[in-house]
Amino acid sequence: MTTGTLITVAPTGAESAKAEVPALPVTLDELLLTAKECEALGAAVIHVHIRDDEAKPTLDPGRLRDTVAALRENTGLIVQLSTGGAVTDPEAARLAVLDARPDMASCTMGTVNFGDDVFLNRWEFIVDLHTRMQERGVVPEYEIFDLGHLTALQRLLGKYGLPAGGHVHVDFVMGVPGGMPGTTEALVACRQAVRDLPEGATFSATGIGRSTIPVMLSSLATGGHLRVGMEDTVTYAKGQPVESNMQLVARAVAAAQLAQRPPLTPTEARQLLGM
Ligand code: KMH
Ligand code: ZN
Repeated sequence: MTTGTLITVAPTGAESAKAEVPALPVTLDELLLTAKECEALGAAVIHVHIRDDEAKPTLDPGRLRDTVAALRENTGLIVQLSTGGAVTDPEAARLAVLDARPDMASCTMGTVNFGDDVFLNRWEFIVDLHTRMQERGVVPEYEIFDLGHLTALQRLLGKYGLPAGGHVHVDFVMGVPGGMPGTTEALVACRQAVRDLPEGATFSATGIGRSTIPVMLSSLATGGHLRVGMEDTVTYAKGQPVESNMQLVARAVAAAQLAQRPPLTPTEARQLLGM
């Protein structure tokens, strides 16, 4: 059955510097304003990375708790915290993100070269994240940077069982230098592999940088959902910097409507995700 489109906004990330990208939301006030405006446009989920007072990425537990509370108070969005953090974050701090009790959290399904860095995700760490999310009732979004990460997910679910709520949702993060390319062919290969996951599994996709549009259109055409935001792209079109996260969400909404799969409300998204 074709459903509407789940739109996730990933407004900040851990990679871009505020000094180079002034439109990046880095304070709590900036994040809340972005969240409210993106929700009004059609986003249902917010994927959250936070920054410290110097606008540097942080996993500070108090700040994470305050951020979750403020997003819940000011929006109806599904709050998804990143457990990926920045490539330099230690595993213990990444696991402790779950103590902020978000609705959802990311769970990256394997190690990947990440530009000049390595985004390390050891098997034991993945198992720890998955089982702690089960215990706390946090719904995972499994982040897939390469085709083999879907095989790892099959193994994880086979050995350790379904996530909280019983629904499996994955996000293809495409076009990272070191991961799979942001092409229709790669997306179709991943989409085929989703069929080997438990029945009803859903996927979204995001393309980094110049792969943003091909990935968005390919995902919509193959029944997938969308993630957009300044975590993944800071260029709207060739030579044109992104003005705001809202500009990216508005484009995703227009594409979803063109595909006759209009955006899901947060309530509809909760149903889809088994929350
Ligand atoms: N910042 C990247 C190292 C996630 O949020 O779970 C990892 C990342 C994935 O963004
Ligand atoms: Zn992220």
